[in-house]
Amino acid sequence: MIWNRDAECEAVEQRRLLQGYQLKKQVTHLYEKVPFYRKKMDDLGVTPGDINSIEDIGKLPFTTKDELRETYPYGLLACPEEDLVEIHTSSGTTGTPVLGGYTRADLDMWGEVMARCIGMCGGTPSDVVQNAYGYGMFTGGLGVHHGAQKMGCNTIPAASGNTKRQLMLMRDFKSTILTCTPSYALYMAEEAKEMGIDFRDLHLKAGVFGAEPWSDNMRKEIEEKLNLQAYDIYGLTEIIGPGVSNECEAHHGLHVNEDHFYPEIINPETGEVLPEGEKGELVFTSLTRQGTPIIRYRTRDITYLWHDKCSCGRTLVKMHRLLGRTDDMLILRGVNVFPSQIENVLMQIEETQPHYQIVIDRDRSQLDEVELQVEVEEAFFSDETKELERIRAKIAQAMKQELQINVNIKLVEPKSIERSMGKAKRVIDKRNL
Ligand code: DLL
Repeated sequence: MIWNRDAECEAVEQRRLLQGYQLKKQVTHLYEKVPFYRKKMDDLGVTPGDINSIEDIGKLPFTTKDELRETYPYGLLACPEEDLVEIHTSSGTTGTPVLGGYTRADLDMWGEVMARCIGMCGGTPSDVVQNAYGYGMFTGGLGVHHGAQKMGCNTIPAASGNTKRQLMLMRDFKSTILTCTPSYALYMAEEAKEMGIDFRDLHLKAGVFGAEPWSDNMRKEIEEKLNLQAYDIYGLTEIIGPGVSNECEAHHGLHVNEDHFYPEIINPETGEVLPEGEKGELVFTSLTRQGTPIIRYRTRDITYLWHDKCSCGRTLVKMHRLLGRTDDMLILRGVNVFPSQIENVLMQIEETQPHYQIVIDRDRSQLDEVELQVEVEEAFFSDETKELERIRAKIAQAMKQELQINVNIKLVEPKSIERSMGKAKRVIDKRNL
């Protein structure tokens, strides 16, 4: 279902005019109300008068995660504190959180973009959405909740965890759409098997999976195990939470809700804006947000953008599923590799389970070294070292062939890698960088 045809299918040129108008309005407001932005613009010698169309966005300064942390909690607030009706934070791995503040209008906008995403996954008001993202400060739970309710779906706030109950809810309330991280979806499949529940007897038609990296091959695995169509949803606390972009039924890129979040791709080293189709760091500007809008936020996420005539009829620009992050790229003997590429190769090996961890360390000569710990399918896990050696060599060879890297493979017992109900920790970095 196309939730908002006017916005999602609008002529591209028309949308650009609107984006230009919103940008000017936003920048003028931030220049007047937020000293942080005024100073940054003054330092660059830019005033709101210089912003007259969306093409002028390149004149504006970038904002980084460090700056968001330095201004925590309310340094970037662009509305009176009493206008806030909800806040979320994302803690990341390094301590000081980043704040997302929402006014009433922001919550409406969040619900709107999330409802669009559910529509892109084939959702309609008659669906039953089982929301197994974490509720709380994390944006996943409440963000999806606002959208599902906006659409008029029966919304089950299952939250993450309590997997047995999760499966019972799914059965009893005939849930048709499951929303959770892809790693949690896999965990549910495993539990279901143990409980003797077959997904073919349930009613799920779609899964809205995101918040962590996953690969196309992981998608196939999930679709088979959960008997549904899996859709990729992307978002981040700094911009709104879930709802920034989503795959449609074409499963060919994620449509960005660009009338609210304007995307650019830059060269992460030079900051230069790259043309459509080129890979680089994704940057977002909040065009309509009131609480904590951000100008040219450097996400560190890597992807590329393109326009095409999508079979779904939407004209919203597309982003490729994330290719990695500027801060998780590994350089192994001179070859750049992202953990998701390792996952993609691994998912093609039938003897292994989709549960793995990548451990990075430095060897004696200070070169990066990667160990891939992966669970072996129960049926293949035998005491016969010869058989395990064959599987190990097969994975190592596939890595070498497809990624040109040597990876040490460690096969581990089924169920020995910790399961995740939220964002899985796939990479363990033991280097002291
Ligand atoms: O993860 C928001 C969200 C909730 C998105 C539910 C989708 C579903 P943060 O906790 O702030 O927000 O983390 C944002 O997670 O910059 C990406 O690096 C990563 N990420 C989010 N979605 C995807 C995805 C939420 N579909 C950070 N694929 C982002 C890969 C993703 N990585």
